[in-house]
Amino acid sequence: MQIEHPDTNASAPPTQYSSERLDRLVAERKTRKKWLLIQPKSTTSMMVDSGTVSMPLNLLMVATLAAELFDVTFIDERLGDPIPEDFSGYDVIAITSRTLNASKAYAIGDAAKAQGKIVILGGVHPTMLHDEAREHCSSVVYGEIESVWTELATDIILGKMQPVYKAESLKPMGSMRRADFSYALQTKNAKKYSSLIPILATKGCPVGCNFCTTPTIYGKNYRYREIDFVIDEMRYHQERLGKQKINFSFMDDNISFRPAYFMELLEEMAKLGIRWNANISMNFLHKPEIAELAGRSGCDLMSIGFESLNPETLKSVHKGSNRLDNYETVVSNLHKNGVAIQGYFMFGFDNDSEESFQLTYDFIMKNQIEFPVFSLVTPFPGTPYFDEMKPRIRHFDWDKYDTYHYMFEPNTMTGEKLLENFVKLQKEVYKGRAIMQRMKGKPLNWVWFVNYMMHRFTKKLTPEIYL
Ligand code: B12
Ligand code: SF4
Repeated sequence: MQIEHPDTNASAPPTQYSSERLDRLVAERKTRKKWLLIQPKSTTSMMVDSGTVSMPLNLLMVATLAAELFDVTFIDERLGDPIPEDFSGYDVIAITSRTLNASKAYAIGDAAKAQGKIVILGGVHPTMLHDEAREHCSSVVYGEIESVWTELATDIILGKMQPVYKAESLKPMGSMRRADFSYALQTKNAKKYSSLIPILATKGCPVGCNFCTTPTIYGKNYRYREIDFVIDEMRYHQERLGKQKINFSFMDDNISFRPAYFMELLEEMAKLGIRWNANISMNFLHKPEIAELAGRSGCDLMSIGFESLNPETLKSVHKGSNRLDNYETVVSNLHKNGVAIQGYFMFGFDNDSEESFQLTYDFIMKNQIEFPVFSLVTPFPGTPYFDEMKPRIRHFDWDKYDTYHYMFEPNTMTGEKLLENFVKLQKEVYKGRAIMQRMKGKPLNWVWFVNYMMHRFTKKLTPEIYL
């Protein structure tokens, strides 16, 4: 089915898509369409979209690609950039959305659609719930824009939009461009962006946890960029900023899934004198040589999903990468090499008991986890876990899908007990004394500051906040 867009003079129907045809169409048109790209701010109260925020690599990738053929304006509402009420200066309104800001994205989409604009929704939430998202836009982009770009751009030029753009196959990452940061940096509020430079080496994660959206969107697929491309991009930023020691933050789902690639990449990064952090699954981290290389290549923080200390829970969510027997080895290997750990722990699983909180506290304190992060299990739409839990989920208010809201009552305790223990654990772990114990002997850097901020934040927590 094709949706004809009223404000365009479409010629031939887009029966065929090719880059040659796209080039021809671009050359034929005298004016370039104007795109407004929007990163909406969620309404969550939980420090997710406030203060310093990370540069949205997803929307920057969209901007970089779109700017080759169209004029692009970039708005990040999290920085305080206002969303215009009047969209008359633009032809295409393209909005990125996760679940926690979906209602905001939809409201913007509705307003732009009412003004006759082409509205495109992309990102995890519209991908997972494209039928819902379609109500608020002209087209949904399923997954990454790069793999549907020729079709999407052709249709925009012709003004004949399809409801969903979904690639038949994913493009190799080698063909993906380096994100142009100028779109984000030119906004007057850019100083609210974190100084960490987002970068991408790999995409996908075949581990297959049932609560994660990545395996649903990208399947068992794991792609990576050529190492030279990643290193060149790092050098480019060193030159752009005029200094060697800059901090990169990998946006990869799981950068270490192919250890041979990962180790070669780190060997090359070790020559650059940079600092970096990344999300990582535990698969190979028990091997001392990986931790040694991570430290040597400048890793100052690894974000690891420990998720739970209960083997039944790990099994039930298909977290095959986590072996409880390895937890302490992984931590000590990284610590020996000067790498701090941001440890993610989830609560609210059916197998959790009141004892789980004490077990987690003991593990964190004994192993001096520098930056523990606690969330409530959140079944995200589109995942196998969502389908399984749907009959028990308390609400479908997307604004509360920030992993900090109570979603369902676990089998083993009341919701009240869950939240009471959840709050208590956070307060305990971030008490002054506990911070000193966890951070004893650690270098005086930003991780201390994070702990100070968490100390202030957790002091104010009450169970009601999570309802
Ligand atoms: C790195 C990361 C983070 C980083 C950086 C986030 C950031 N500013 O971008 C940090 C650690 C800060 C973070 C925080 C959070 N995250 Co996070 N994060 C990720 C991760 C691993 C990668 C995101 C990324 O940048 N990938 C690289 C970019 C280039 O790819 P991309 O995002 O897929 O974008 C492509 C396409 O989606 C598409 N696209 C995207 N937008 C648009 C828009 C248009 C118009 C078009 C056409 C196309 C398009 O094209 C893009 C380019 O290829 C994802 C997993 C994933 N694969 O999505 C989880 C993920 C997005 N995070 C998730 C969650 C839950 C969170 C938090 C709520 C956690 C928390 N409690 O703090 C917060 C929310 C932050 C926020 N305000 O959105 C969930 C979201 C689930 C959902 N349904 O919403 C994910 C999907 C992981 C999961 N559990 O499945 N996250
Ligand atoms: S290891 Fe992480 S990225 Fe991979 S499937 Fe599990 S939660 Fe998702």
